[in-house]
Amino acid sequence: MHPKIIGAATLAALAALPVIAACGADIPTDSGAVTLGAPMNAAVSAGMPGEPGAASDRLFYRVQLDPMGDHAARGMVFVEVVGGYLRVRTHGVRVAAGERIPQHIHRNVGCADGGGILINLDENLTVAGEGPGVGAAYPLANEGGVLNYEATRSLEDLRAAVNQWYVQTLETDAELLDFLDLENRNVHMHVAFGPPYPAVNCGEL
Ligand SMILES: [Cu+2]
Repeated sequence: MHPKIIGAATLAALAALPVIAACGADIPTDSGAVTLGAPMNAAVSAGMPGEPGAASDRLFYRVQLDPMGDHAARGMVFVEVVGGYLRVRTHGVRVAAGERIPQHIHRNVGCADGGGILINLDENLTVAGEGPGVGAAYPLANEGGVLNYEATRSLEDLRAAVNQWYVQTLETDAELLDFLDLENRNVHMHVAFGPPYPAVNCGEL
């Protein structure tokens, strides 16, 4: 199964993010090539995430996380932008039982070379530098190695963080979404101990 895009993002040239140290050595994987639909312009409507809205007002990405290296961890990621909010939900299985699992949206296209952290999938959806890449803010896997996570952040708040930590001058939600360029990133979870915290699964946004 391939990641899918429902709705679409404005496609921007790859944002020139500062190179931020990855949280670990990302092991190349063989998760397969993904073909994405043609992007369209999208606006953001009023209302909290999860409320119904016109399809054209919503960005929604569903990403399957496939195991990397010798790991057996799998997962799903749902990334949603609607109503002026970014919401990310993840579900992981066969990750380190009873541990806080680092997970992030990374900068590069594809999983072969994940690149630095773009957004920490921690309790506040922080950007690199704003919050640590590992630690107590990350979701706790249960004793069965199952992780469930959901976090929401307003685009306004996220834009302020991006402007501060990535030294940008973004003035609108549209500029922020262009900068984030979510459909050209990758997502993965990591081992709970490190460094180097290698990735245990990965999917292409
Ligand atoms: Cu990571």
